[in-house]
Amino acid sequence: MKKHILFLGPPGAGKGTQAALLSEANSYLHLSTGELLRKEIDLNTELGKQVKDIINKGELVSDQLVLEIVKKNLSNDNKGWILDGYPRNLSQVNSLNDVLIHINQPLEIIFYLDIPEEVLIKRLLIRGRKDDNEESIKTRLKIYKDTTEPLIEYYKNLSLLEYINADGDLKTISDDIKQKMA
Ligand code: B4P
Repeated sequence: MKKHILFLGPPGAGKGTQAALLSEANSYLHLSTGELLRKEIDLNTELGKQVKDIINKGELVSDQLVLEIVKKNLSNDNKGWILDGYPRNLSQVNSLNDVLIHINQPLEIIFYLDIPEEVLIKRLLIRGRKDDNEESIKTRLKIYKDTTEPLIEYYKNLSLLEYINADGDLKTISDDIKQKMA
């Protein structure tokens, strides 16, 4: 069973949803950088104040800042972990590689959730989070295409990538993921 997992895919593909299901089923740590940042905003911390506008506009917060969050939360005394929303660019990939070498826990599998753009735009507009408005979604999709999508090729070359059709019902998708975990 794989223990060190990463979910990759555009905003709205279901990364957070599937990562939560998988972490619950296996008692793994679910590390969502987006979720942790939103918590800081809700608590109105210094960090929250710093990132609020950036997130609401759909832009990425600084690499250094998310790296601190990841380092703080990714310890080596857990049963396993699932990264959701990190890394999002090649610089974050390099920082993550350093962290994982340090804790001696290399990535074992990457699930790439693939989905047509029109489906995910609909999903996000229905969800209606503060950053789920048309302007922000446009920015998030552009940033995804420009900076995150190249990671698919990177991880494919390391033979770590598993393709998941994310345009379906939750159960079909999570069954597919479970099967590929073995
Ligand atoms: P995230 O929280 O990662 O948000 P996201 O990319 O939009 O994905 P999300 O998790 O919300 O969507 P999901 O696919 O699960 O990031 C938010 C912001 O934080 C970023 O824009 C950025 O500013 C900042 N940030 C985070 N990480 C960063 C990093 N590494 N570097 C810099 N900045 C960073 O689900 C979407 C919706 O679809 C849900 O409502 C769900 O219920 C629904 N859904 C899921 N599966 C479904 C299915 N099968 N059928 C129907 N609906 C489904």
